[in-house]
Amino acid sequence: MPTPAYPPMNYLQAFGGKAETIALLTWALLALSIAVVAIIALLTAAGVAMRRAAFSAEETGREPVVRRSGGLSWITVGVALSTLALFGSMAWNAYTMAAINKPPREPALTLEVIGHQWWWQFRYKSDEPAQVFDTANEAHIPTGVPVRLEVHTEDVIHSFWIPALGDKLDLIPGQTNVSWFEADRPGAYRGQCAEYCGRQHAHMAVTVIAEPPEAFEAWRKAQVQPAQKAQGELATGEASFLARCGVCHSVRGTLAGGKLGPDLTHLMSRGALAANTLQNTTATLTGWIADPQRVKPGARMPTLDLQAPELTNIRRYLQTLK
Ligand code: HEC
Ligand SMILES: [Cu+2]
Repeated sequence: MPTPAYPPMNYLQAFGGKAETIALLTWALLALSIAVVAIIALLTAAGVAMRRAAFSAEETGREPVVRRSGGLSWITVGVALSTLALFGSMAWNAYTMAAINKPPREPALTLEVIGHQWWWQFRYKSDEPAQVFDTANEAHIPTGVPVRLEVHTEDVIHSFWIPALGDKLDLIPGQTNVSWFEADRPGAYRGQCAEYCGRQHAHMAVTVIAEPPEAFEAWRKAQVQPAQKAQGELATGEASFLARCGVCHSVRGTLAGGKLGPDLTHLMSRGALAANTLQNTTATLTGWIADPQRVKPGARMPTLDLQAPELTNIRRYLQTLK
Protein backbone atom coordinates (compact mmCIF):
# COMPACT_ATOMS: atom_id res chain seq x y z
CA MET A 1 0.00 0.00 0.00
CA PRO A 2 1.40 3.47 -0.86
CA THR A 3 2.58 5.60 2.02
CA PRO A 4 0.23 8.28 3.34
CA ALA A 5 0.76 11.82 2.09
CA TYR A 6 1.47 13.39 5.44
CA PRO A 7 4.00 12.89 8.26
CA PRO A 8 3.27 10.45 11.09
CA MET A 9 1.63 11.42 14.36
CA ASN A 10 3.73 12.71 17.23
CA TYR A 11 2.16 13.22 20.63
CA LEU A 12 5.23 14.26 22.63
CA GLN A 13 5.75 17.50 20.73
CA ALA A 14 3.34 20.43 20.75
CA PHE A 15 2.73 23.04 18.05
CA GLY A 16 0.18 25.24 19.79
CA GLY A 17 -0.51 26.82 23.18
CA LYS A 18 -3.15 24.30 24.22
CA ALA A 19 -1.05 21.30 23.24
CA GLU A 20 1.99 22.77 25.02
CA THR A 21 0.15 22.81 28.33
CA ILE A 22 -0.86 19.18 27.75
CA ALA A 23 2.57 18.06 26.50
CA LEU A 24 4.21 19.38 29.69
CA LEU A 25 1.90 17.21 31.78
CA THR A 26 2.49 14.24 29.45
CA TRP A 27 6.25 14.55 29.89
CA ALA A 28 5.94 15.01 33.67
CA LEU A 29 3.74 11.92 34.05
CA LEU A 30 6.09 9.96 31.78
CA ALA A 31 9.12 11.00 33.86
CA LEU A 32 7.26 10.19 37.10
CA SER A 33 6.25 6.74 35.81
CA ILE A 34 9.81 5.99 34.69
CA ALA A 35 11.15 7.14 38.07
CA VAL A 36 8.66 4.90 39.93
CA VAL A 37 9.61 1.84 37.87
CA ALA A 38 13.34 2.59 38.25
CA ILE A 39 13.15 3.16 42.02
CA ILE A 40 11.08 0.02 42.62
CA ALA A 41 13.39 -2.06 40.43
CA LEU A 42 16.48 -0.74 42.27
CA LEU A 43 14.99 -1.32 45.74
CA THR A 44 13.90 -4.86 44.77
CA ALA A 45 17.38 -5.64 43.44
CA ALA A 46 19.00 -4.15 46.58
CA GLY A 47 16.67 -6.15 48.85
CA VAL A 48 17.53 -9.41 47.08
CA ALA A 49 21.25 -8.64 47.12
CA MET A 50 21.21 -7.82 50.86
CA ARG A 51 19.40 -11.05 51.72
CA ARG A 52 21.86 -13.03 49.61
CA ALA A 53 24.76 -11.37 51.44
CA ALA A 54 23.19 -12.11 54.84
CA PHE A 55 22.71 -15.77 53.90
CA SER A 56 26.24 -16.37 52.73
CA ALA A 57 27.57 -14.70 55.90
CA GLU A 58 25.57 -17.00 58.15
CA GLU A 59 26.36 -19.97 55.89
CA THR A 60 23.35 -21.87 57.15
CA GLY A 61 21.58 -22.20 53.82
CA ARG A 62 18.31 -22.22 55.73
CA GLU A 63 15.42 -19.77 55.98
CA PRO A 64 16.08 -17.31 58.81
CA VAL A 65 13.34 -17.49 61.44
CA VAL A 66 13.88 -14.03 62.82
CA ARG A 67 13.06 -11.07 60.62
CA ARG A 68 15.29 -8.09 60.94
CA SER A 69 13.45 -5.02 62.15
CA GLY A 70 13.20 -1.71 60.30
CA GLY A 71 11.15 -3.01 57.37
CA LEU A 72 8.01 -1.16 58.35
CA SER A 73 9.61 2.25 58.02
CA TRP A 74 10.21 1.53 54.32
CA ILE A 75 6.51 0.92 53.87
CA THR A 76 5.58 4.13 55.69
CA VAL A 77 8.03 6.16 53.65
CA GLY A 78 6.91 4.44 50.43
CA VAL A 79 3.23 5.10 51.03
CA ALA A 80 3.92 8.71 51.95
CA LEU A 81 5.98 9.30 48.80
CA SER A 82 3.43 7.64 46.48
CA THR A 83 0.60 9.61 48.06
CA LEU A 84 2.49 12.84 47.54
CA ALA A 85 3.30 11.95 43.92
CA LEU A 86 -0.29 10.89 43.15
CA PHE A 87 -1.87 13.95 44.74
CA GLY A 88 0.71 16.12 42.99
CA SER A 89 -0.18 14.69 39.58
CA MET A 90 -3.88 14.99 40.38
CA ALA A 91 -3.42 18.67 41.15
CA TRP A 92 -1.41 19.17 37.96
CA ASN A 93 -4.16 17.38 35.99
CA ALA A 94 -6.82 19.65 37.47
CA TYR A 95 -4.68 22.71 36.73
CA THR A 96 -4.14 21.59 33.11
CA MET A 97 -7.83 20.91 32.55
CA ALA A 98 -8.71 24.38 33.85
CA ALA A 99 -5.95 26.03 31.82
CA ILE A 100 -7.07 24.54 28.49
CA ASN A 101 -10.79 24.88 29.10
CA LYS A 102 -11.20 28.20 27.32
CA PRO A 103 -9.23 29.73 24.46
CA PRO A 104 -7.07 32.75 25.43
CA ARG A 105 -8.78 34.89 22.72
CA GLU A 106 -12.06 34.84 20.79
CA PRO A 107 -11.89 32.05 18.17
CA ALA A 108 -11.58 33.41 14.63
CA LEU A 109 -13.24 30.44 13.01
CA THR A 110 -15.84 27.78 13.80
CA LEU A 111 -15.21 24.35 12.41
CA GLU A 112 -17.90 21.72 12.58
CA VAL A 113 -16.38 18.23 12.72
CA ILE A 114 -18.72 15.40 11.80
CA GLY A 115 -17.62 11.79 12.28
CA HIS A 116 -18.58 9.05 9.83
CA GLN A 117 -17.53 5.43 9.56
CA TRP A 118 -14.67 5.94 8.48
CA TRP A 119 -13.98 9.49 7.42
CA TRP A 120 -14.20 13.07 8.69
CA GLN A 121 -16.54 15.72 7.38
CA PHE A 122 -15.59 19.36 8.01
CA ARG A 123 -18.06 22.20 7.71
CA TYR A 124 -16.72 25.75 7.78
CA LYS A 125 -19.43 27.74 9.48
CA SER A 126 -20.30 31.35 8.75
CA ASP A 127 -23.11 33.78 9.47
CA GLU A 128 -23.38 34.24 5.71
CA PRO A 129 -24.94 31.10 4.20
CA ALA A 130 -23.02 31.63 0.93
CA GLN A 131 -19.71 31.30 2.81
CA VAL A 132 -20.49 27.93 4.36
CA PHE A 133 -18.76 24.98 2.71
CA ASP A 134 -17.82 21.35 3.34
CA THR A 135 -14.63 19.42 2.89
CA ALA A 136 -13.35 16.06 4.12
CA ASN A 137 -10.41 14.54 5.96
CA GLU A 138 -8.16 17.59 5.53
CA ALA A 139 -8.96 20.76 7.41
CA HIS A 140 -7.07 23.98 6.79
CA ILE A 141 -6.79 26.47 9.65
CA PRO A 142 -5.03 29.83 10.04
CA THR A 143 -2.03 29.95 12.40
CA GLY A 144 -1.98 32.07 15.54
CA VAL A 145 -5.72 32.13 16.24
CA PRO A 146 -7.92 29.77 18.25
CA VAL A 147 -10.36 27.66 16.23
CA ARG A 148 -13.69 26.73 17.78
CA LEU A 149 -14.63 23.06 17.28
CA GLU A 150 -18.19 21.76 17.29
CA VAL A 151 -18.17 17.98 16.98
CA HIS A 152 -20.91 15.44 16.46
CA THR A 153 -21.33 12.08 14.76
CA GLU A 154 -23.55 10.58 12.09
CA ASP A 155 -23.22 7.04 13.43
CA VAL A 156 -21.11 5.59 16.29
CA ILE A 157 -18.76 7.14 18.84
CA HIS A 158 -15.54 8.55 17.39
CA SER A 159 -12.83 10.70 18.95
CA PHE A 160 -11.15 13.64 17.23
CA TRP A 161 -7.49 13.83 18.23
CA ILE A 162 -4.74 16.01 16.78
CA PRO A 163 -2.09 15.52 19.49
CA ALA A 164 0.20 18.27 18.17
CA LEU A 165 -2.61 20.83 18.61
CA GLY A 166 -4.84 19.71 21.45
CA ASP A 167 -6.63 17.08 23.47
CA LYS A 168 -9.04 14.29 22.54
CA LEU A 169 -12.63 15.26 21.89
CA ASP A 170 -15.30 12.56 21.80
CA LEU A 171 -18.04 12.53 19.17
CA ILE A 172 -21.15 11.21 20.91
CA PRO A 173 -24.35 10.23 19.08
CA GLY A 174 -27.14 12.75 19.73
CA GLN A 175 -24.85 15.34 21.23
CA THR A 176 -22.60 18.20 20.11
CA ASN A 177 -19.37 18.73 22.04
CA VAL A 178 -17.60 22.05 21.87
CA SER A 179 -13.89 22.70 22.26
CA TRP A 180 -11.06 24.58 20.56
CA PHE A 181 -7.48 24.24 19.36
CA GLU A 182 -4.74 26.42 17.96
CA ALA A 183 -1.60 26.07 15.84
CA ASP A 184 1.38 28.39 16.36
CA ARG A 185 3.39 27.28 13.35
CA PRO A 186 2.45 26.33 9.80
CA GLY A 187 2.54 22.61 9.11
CA ALA A 188 0.56 19.46 8.41
CA TYR A 189 -0.53 17.81 11.65
CA ARG A 190 -1.79 14.27 11.59
CA GLY A 191 -4.59 13.09 13.81
CA GLN A 192 -6.37 9.83 14.32
CA CYS A 193 -9.78 8.63 15.39
CA ALA A 194 -9.05 7.76 19.02
CA GLU A 195 -12.12 5.68 19.84
CA TYR A 196 -12.55 2.25 18.27
CA CYS A 197 -15.39 2.69 15.79
CA GLY A 198 -15.46 -0.46 13.69
CA ARG A 199 -13.57 -2.29 11.03
CA GLN A 200 -11.74 0.61 9.37
CA HIS A 201 -11.09 2.58 12.57
CA ALA A 202 -7.33 2.46 11.93
CA HIS A 203 -7.91 4.02 8.49
CA MET A 204 -9.76 6.99 9.92
CA ALA A 205 -6.92 9.47 9.99
CA VAL A 206 -7.19 13.21 9.59
CA THR A 207 -4.78 16.01 8.67
CA VAL A 208 -4.96 19.57 9.90
CA ILE A 209 -3.02 21.95 7.68
CA ALA A 210 -2.11 25.16 9.45
CA GLU A 211 -1.03 28.06 7.27
CA PRO A 212 -0.52 31.82 7.62
CA PRO A 213 -3.83 33.75 7.65
CA GLU A 214 -3.40 35.08 4.06
CA ALA A 215 -2.76 31.59 2.67
CA PHE A 216 -5.71 30.25 4.65
CA GLU A 217 -7.96 33.00 3.31
CA ALA A 218 -6.92 32.20 -0.27
CA TRP A 219 -7.67 28.51 0.34
CA ARG A 220 -11.04 29.36 1.91
CA LYS A 221 -12.04 31.58 -1.02
CA ALA A 222 -11.20 28.80 -3.49
CA GLN A 223 -13.12 26.19 -1.44
CA VAL A 224 -16.29 28.30 -1.32
CA GLN A 225 -16.43 28.32 -5.14
CA PRO A 226 -18.56 25.71 -6.88
CA ALA A 227 -16.93 23.38 -9.41
CA GLN A 228 -16.24 24.63 -12.95
CA LYS A 229 -18.69 23.47 -15.59
CA ALA A 230 -17.29 20.43 -17.41
CA GLN A 231 -16.52 21.19 -21.08
CA GLY A 232 -16.13 19.01 -24.17
CA GLU A 233 -15.30 15.34 -23.59
CA LEU A 234 -15.16 15.91 -19.83
CA ALA A 235 -18.96 16.29 -19.96
CA THR A 236 -19.21 12.51 -20.57
CA GLY A 237 -17.24 11.90 -17.36
CA GLU A 238 -19.43 14.33 -15.48
CA ALA A 239 -22.59 12.61 -16.72
CA SER A 240 -21.26 9.20 -15.64
CA PHE A 241 -20.26 10.68 -12.28
CA LEU A 242 -23.75 12.12 -11.75
CA ALA A 243 -25.37 8.78 -12.61
CA ARG A 244 -22.99 6.51 -10.70
CA CYS A 245 -21.68 8.54 -7.81
CA GLY A 246 -24.00 11.54 -7.30
CA VAL A 247 -26.30 9.74 -4.86
CA CYS A 248 -23.49 9.65 -2.30
CA HIS A 249 -21.18 12.51 -3.25
CA SER A 250 -21.70 16.24 -3.66
CA VAL A 251 -19.98 18.36 -6.26
CA ARG A 252 -21.28 21.85 -5.70
CA GLY A 253 -22.44 23.50 -8.93
CA THR A 254 -23.66 20.18 -10.37
CA LEU A 255 -26.69 17.99 -9.68
CA ALA A 256 -24.55 15.69 -7.51
CA GLY A 257 -25.79 16.37 -3.99
CA GLY A 258 -25.24 13.11 -2.11
CA LYS A 259 -24.41 13.26 1.57
CA LEU A 260 -23.22 9.72 2.34
CA GLY A 261 -19.64 10.30 1.22
CA PRO A 262 -17.11 13.14 1.21
CA ASP A 263 -17.80 16.38 -0.68
CA LEU A 264 -15.68 16.14 -3.84
CA THR A 265 -16.07 19.74 -5.13
CA HIS A 266 -12.33 20.39 -4.63
CA LEU A 267 -11.02 16.83 -4.42
CA MET A 268 -7.75 17.74 -6.11
CA SER A 269 -6.89 20.27 -3.40
CA ARG A 270 -6.46 17.32 -1.02
CA GLY A 271 -3.17 15.47 -0.71
CA ALA A 272 -4.70 12.19 0.42
CA LEU A 273 -7.71 9.98 -0.23
CA ALA A 274 -9.99 7.91 2.00
CA ALA A 275 -9.01 9.47 5.36
CA ASN A 276 -5.26 9.55 4.69
CA THR A 277 -5.18 5.92 3.56
CA LEU A 278 -3.78 6.72 0.09
CA GLN A 279 -1.76 9.50 -1.44
CA ASN A 280 -3.86 11.35 -4.00
CA THR A 281 -2.28 10.35 -7.33
CA THR A 282 -3.73 9.27 -10.68
CA ALA A 283 -2.92 5.63 -9.91
CA THR A 284 -4.41 5.56 -6.40
CA LEU A 285 -7.49 7.55 -7.44
CA THR A 286 -8.15 5.12 -10.30
CA GLY A 287 -7.57 2.15 -7.99
CA TRP A 288 -9.89 3.59 -5.34
CA ILE A 289 -12.77 4.25 -7.77
CA ALA A 290 -12.32 0.82 -9.36
CA ASP A 291 -12.27 -1.13 -6.11
CA PRO A 292 -12.56 0.76 -2.79
CA GLN A 293 -13.34 -2.49 -0.98
CA ARG A 294 -9.87 -3.81 -1.74
CA VAL A 295 -8.24 -0.73 -0.20
CA LYS A 296 -10.61 -0.32 2.74
CA PRO A 297 -12.69 -3.48 3.21
CA GLY A 298 -16.04 -2.67 4.79
CA ALA A 299 -15.93 1.02 3.78
CA ARG A 300 -19.32 2.58 3.02
CA MET A 301 -18.39 3.03 -0.64
CA PRO A 302 -19.31 -0.05 -2.67
CA THR A 303 -17.16 -1.45 -5.45
CA LEU A 304 -19.15 -0.53 -8.57
CA ASP A 305 -18.96 -2.53 -11.76
CA LEU A 306 -17.33 0.15 -13.93
CA GLN A 307 -15.94 -0.62 -17.38
CA ALA A 308 -12.54 0.79 -18.32
CA PRO A 309 -13.66 3.74 -20.53
CA GLU A 310 -16.26 4.90 -18.01
CA LEU A 311 -13.78 4.60 -15.14
CA THR A 312 -11.21 6.65 -17.05
CA ASN A 313 -13.78 9.32 -17.92
CA ILE A 314 -14.92 9.64 -14.32
CA ARG A 315 -11.34 9.77 -13.06
CA ARG A 316 -10.43 12.45 -15.64
CA TYR A 317 -13.48 14.47 -14.63
CA LEU A 318 -12.60 14.21 -10.91
CA GLN A 319 -9.10 15.43 -11.65
CA THR A 320 -10.54 18.73 -12.91
CA LEU A 321 -12.03 19.38 -9.47
CA LYS A 322 -9.20 21.57 -8.25
C1 HEC B 1 -23.07 4.25 -1.62
C2 HEC B 1 -22.40 5.53 -1.55
C3 HEC B 1 -21.24 5.80 -2.49
C4 HEC B 1 -21.19 5.69 -3.84
C5 HEC B 1 -22.26 5.19 -4.78
C6 HEC B 1 -19.89 6.17 -4.23
N1 HEC B 1 -19.17 6.55 -3.12
FE1 HEC B 1 -17.31 7.37 -3.13
N2 HEC B 1 -17.29 7.34 -1.11
C7 HEC B 1 -18.34 6.94 -0.31
C8 HEC B 1 -17.89 6.95 1.07
C9 HEC B 1 -18.74 6.58 2.27
C10 HEC B 1 -16.55 7.36 1.05
C11 HEC B 1 -15.62 7.47 2.26
C12 HEC B 1 -14.87 6.16 2.38
C13 HEC B 1 -13.88 6.11 3.48
O1 HEC B 1 -12.90 6.87 3.44
O2 HEC B 1 -14.08 5.30 4.40
C14 HEC B 1 -16.21 7.61 -0.33
C15 HEC B 1 -14.96 8.09 -0.75
C16 HEC B 1 -14.67 8.47 -2.04
C17 HEC B 1 -13.48 9.17 -2.45
C18 HEC B 1 -12.36 9.64 -1.53
C19 HEC B 1 -12.66 11.05 -1.12
C20 HEC B 1 -11.70 11.59 -0.10
O3 HEC B 1 -11.54 12.82 -0.04
O4 HEC B 1 -11.13 10.85 0.69
C21 HEC B 1 -13.57 9.34 -3.79
C22 HEC B 1 -12.57 10.02 -4.69
C23 HEC B 1 -14.80 8.73 -4.22
N3 HEC B 1 -15.46 8.23 -3.11
C24 HEC B 1 -15.24 8.70 -5.53
C25 HEC B 1 -16.39 8.03 -5.94
C26 HEC B 1 -16.76 7.84 -7.31
C27 HEC B 1 -15.97 8.34 -8.50
C28 HEC B 1 -17.94 7.15 -7.33
C29 HEC B 1 -18.74 6.66 -8.51
C30 HEC B 1 -18.04 5.83 -9.43
C31 HEC B 1 -18.31 6.90 -5.94
N4 HEC B 1 -17.35 7.46 -5.13
C32 HEC B 1 -19.46 6.26 -5.54
C33 HEC B 1 -19.60 6.59 -0.72
C34 HEC B 1 -19.96 6.34 -2.03
CU1 LIG C 1 -13.80 6.66 14.26
